[in-house]
Amino acid sequence: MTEEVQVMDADWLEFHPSPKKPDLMLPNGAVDAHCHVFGPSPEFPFAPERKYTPCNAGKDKLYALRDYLGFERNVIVQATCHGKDNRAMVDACRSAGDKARGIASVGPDITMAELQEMDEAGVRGVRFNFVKRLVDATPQQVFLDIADKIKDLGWHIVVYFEAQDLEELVPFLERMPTILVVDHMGRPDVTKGTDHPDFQRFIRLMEENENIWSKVTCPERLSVEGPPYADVVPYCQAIVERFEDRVLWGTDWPHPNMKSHMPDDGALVDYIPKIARTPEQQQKLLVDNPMRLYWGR
Ligand code: 0GY
Repeated sequence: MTEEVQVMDADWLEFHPSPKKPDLMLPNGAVDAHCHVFGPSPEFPFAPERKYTPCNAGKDKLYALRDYLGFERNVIVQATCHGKDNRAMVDACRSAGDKARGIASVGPDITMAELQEMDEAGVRGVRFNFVKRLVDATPQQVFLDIADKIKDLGWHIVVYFEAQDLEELVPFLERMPTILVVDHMGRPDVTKGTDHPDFQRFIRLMEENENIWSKVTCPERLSVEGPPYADVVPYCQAIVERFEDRVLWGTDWPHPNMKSHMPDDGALVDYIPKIARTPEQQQKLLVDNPMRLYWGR
């Protein structure tokens, strides 16, 4: 049987070939808590139901970047181009020793034995995705049933949605029985200002639910101005300053679906002191919080 050649989309932007060395000296044990692996295909083929076909970006490249930037560990989030086939992510976790954890994407038919096998490889949670351009809609009851299955393993839930969908999602999010980590601050529209009701709704959600955490990630995705992403700084600062014990940071390498430009991962690291302005906040954001959540057993 011949393997299908999965050619990346014509408008796909590949990750930065030569990021700068960060000026920021990361604290010992820093965790890149949001990144992905893509393939490499054909060893780990992309899923038939995918909405995009990326370049290959496998574990070797991810771990080379980890070492180059000065991180110690990674949290690898299952990317939608792999659907519910978690093999590339699980393989990457296994080959990192204790230096990587994973977040899986699973369906309602997942068995406890399969979850346990992933747990042994380092998986510590599942991702529920509500972003319409990335996935077909999943009924909320399916997510609730999955949440019920994974909670006894001590796993948590990562959720990806866009700001305009938050109001409708609040009752669902408040039913989650585990820690709930929101990707990219719930994708605020940064042209609206931090006082806008949409962003204030997100702040209120975190204030009222102590199990809800946020990744202060992806300025390159949220920015309208482009590098150095000054328009996103107030949003990240607002979250870090209020919730310093419930924030995570990651590169988002290899930056799926970036169309305007490809960020320099070293420059992204140098963005951290703008959003976590004290060494204490940086220590929590980069080390203490992810270590507690992902390596805490
Ligand atoms: C991200 C953001 C995106 C994509 C994915 O799994 C994915 O395909 O997460 C996006 O396109 O906004 O977190 O990398």
